[in-house]
Amino acid sequence: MNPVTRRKLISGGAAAVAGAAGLAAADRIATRYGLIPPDGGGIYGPGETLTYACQRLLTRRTPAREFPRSMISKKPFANAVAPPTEEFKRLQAGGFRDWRLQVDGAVARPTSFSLADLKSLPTRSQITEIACEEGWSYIAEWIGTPLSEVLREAGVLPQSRYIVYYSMEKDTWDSIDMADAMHPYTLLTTGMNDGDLPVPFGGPLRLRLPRQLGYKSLKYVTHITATDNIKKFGSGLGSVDPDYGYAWYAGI
Ligand SMILES: Nc1nc2c(c(=O)[nH]1)N[C@H]1C(S)=C(S)[C@@H](COP(=O)(O)O)O[C@H]1N2
Ligand SMILES: [Mo]
Repeated sequence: MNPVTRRKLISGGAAAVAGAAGLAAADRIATRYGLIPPDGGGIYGPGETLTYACQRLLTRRTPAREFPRSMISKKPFANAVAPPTEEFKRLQAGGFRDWRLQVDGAVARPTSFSLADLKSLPTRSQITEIACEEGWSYIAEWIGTPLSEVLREAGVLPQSRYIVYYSMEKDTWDSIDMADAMHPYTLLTTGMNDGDLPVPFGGPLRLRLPRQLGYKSLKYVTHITATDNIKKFGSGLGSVDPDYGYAWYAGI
């Protein structure tokens, strides 16, 4: 996109959403074009809607930033996670042979995938940065199957508006819209740098979403649900994050 069109879009998009026409008109436009995030109704609502709407108008199709191999971090930092559940320990002891990814909801063919199934689908490798909202980041190569491939296998239905993803970690789930779910950079990651994705980094399967902050890249993903109604999940804000003051949409 050339800078002029981009600038026009920024001012046009921002004006359409927040400008002189006022919030009521902005609300009508955002609703019409599906630009209101699930947490757009709360105290921080107008701000979240503005961020999300502008990003969606501008960056729906842009790639994530990629880096040369020489910039891969020598010592990537794995953030602390909750202790593994008994079920996780059992699966790990079995080399994750009994591990499954379940895909259901608004799909024509609810399916479960073993790691071997996932690895038999088309794969991609990307050298991207993961950035935590607390200020640190690292660069690594992530290898996996685009989420879009798995959704196509399961026959995702056209009425799907969000993909909800659950971690094996208790009460840990999140969701993304279809633009992010179908984006080629959104990877169900099984590999990192030179080997299988290590457990501290979310192995055996992590959803890597390099166009959003690190907290959207959930570790230990075992269940994916497509839905047309995000309000049915949890307190209706699209993830547990908004309950703790983190935006549902964390685009970078
Ligand atoms: N299951 C699970 N996934 C998670 C987290 C977590 O606590 N549990 N932390 C998130 C946060 S806040 C960040 S910044 C990244 C950190 O990724 P890293 O451990 O690879 O550095 O993982 C995200 N994914
Ligand atoms: Mo984080």
